[in-house]
Amino acid sequence: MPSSTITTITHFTRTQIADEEEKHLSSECKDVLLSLPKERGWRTAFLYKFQGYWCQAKEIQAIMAFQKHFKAKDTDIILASIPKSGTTWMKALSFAIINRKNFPIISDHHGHHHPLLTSNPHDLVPFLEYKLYANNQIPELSQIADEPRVFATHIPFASLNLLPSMNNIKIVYICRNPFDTFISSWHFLNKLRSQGLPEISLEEAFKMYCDGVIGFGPFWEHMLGYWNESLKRPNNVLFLKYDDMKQDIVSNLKKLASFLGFPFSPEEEKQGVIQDIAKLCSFEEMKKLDVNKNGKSIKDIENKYLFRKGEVGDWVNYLSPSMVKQLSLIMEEKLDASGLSFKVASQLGK
Ligand code: PAP
Repeated sequence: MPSSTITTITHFTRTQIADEEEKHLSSECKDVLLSLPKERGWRTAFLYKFQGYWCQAKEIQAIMAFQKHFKAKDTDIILASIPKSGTTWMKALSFAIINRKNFPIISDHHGHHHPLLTSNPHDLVPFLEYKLYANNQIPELSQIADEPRVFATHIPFASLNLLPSMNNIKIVYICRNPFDTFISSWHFLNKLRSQGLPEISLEEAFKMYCDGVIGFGPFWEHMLGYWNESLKRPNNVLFLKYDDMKQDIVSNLKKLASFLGFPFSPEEEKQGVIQDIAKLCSFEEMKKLDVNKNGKSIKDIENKYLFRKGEVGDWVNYLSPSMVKQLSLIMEEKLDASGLSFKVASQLGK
């Protein structure tokens, strides 16, 4: 399509794209969609407000299937996050920690290599809504003999934890400062936009983010759902921050391993196993692997788009002073009373 046409694509065209995406939904899901408020989203035409958060039609269908069919086991582990907060990293770290007896971090002398060298973390720890329950599937999870079963999700806490059986599982929530999460989401969604659609401007995306209109958002409600639960039930919900992990990976990995039930022994600590896991799962190491440069592991998304910069503070290169002020005020208003804060506040001179 010539570039002059790209800029003239209308709201109507976006609606058609959404219609195409929504054609394959179950009639039960279509009925639910009719009753929901909807807003124009960043990539496709609509995000729907389902159970209090914004998400796409296909995600709603998968979440409904999950809520209807998932049977938790007490040993289950769920890695939760709002998109672009470090999910891929958390999947890699948790997989490496939990499976380190079967898969030692350093290749053994028989030439076996760690699965993380040849598989993207999203293939090793499946998403409930993008993989297991996607596309009208009802997976036979009871057939998974290995424990713990490890899953991942972007579903907000209140919609995940509907059944009493979920109360015993362990949930790790990875949270990232909203400034970087926004910038990461904006880059990502512009990479994924359907062919022919114009780029979403930073200003347009920022307005929607501040209005809470982002996948699984508002972001503050997503964070607070897990944050409050981690305060109430610290043995079942661990709340970690991407920014802290970047700053001090060793103490955060110790915390994570103990919480997951796979603490590091003094010998392992002496042998440097923690540092080896940190290196294996580091942004730099993962980004250069063939599987992460070429493969596709979630939906139709190229893995290379999951590894952009992996830094804390990249937002300073994008946000204007007035945007920084606006987002800071939202964070203050929505999060301050809860005690949840981010170091970015000190960057802003608070
Ligand atoms: P998802 O929601 O699509 O699964 P998610 O993995 O949560 O994405 O977040 C992607 C961010 O994590 C990207 O941040 P950026 O855009 O600011 O660069 C990505 O680069 C970063 N990331 C991916 N892998 C790692 C890693 N191993 N260590 C640190 N950051 C990482």
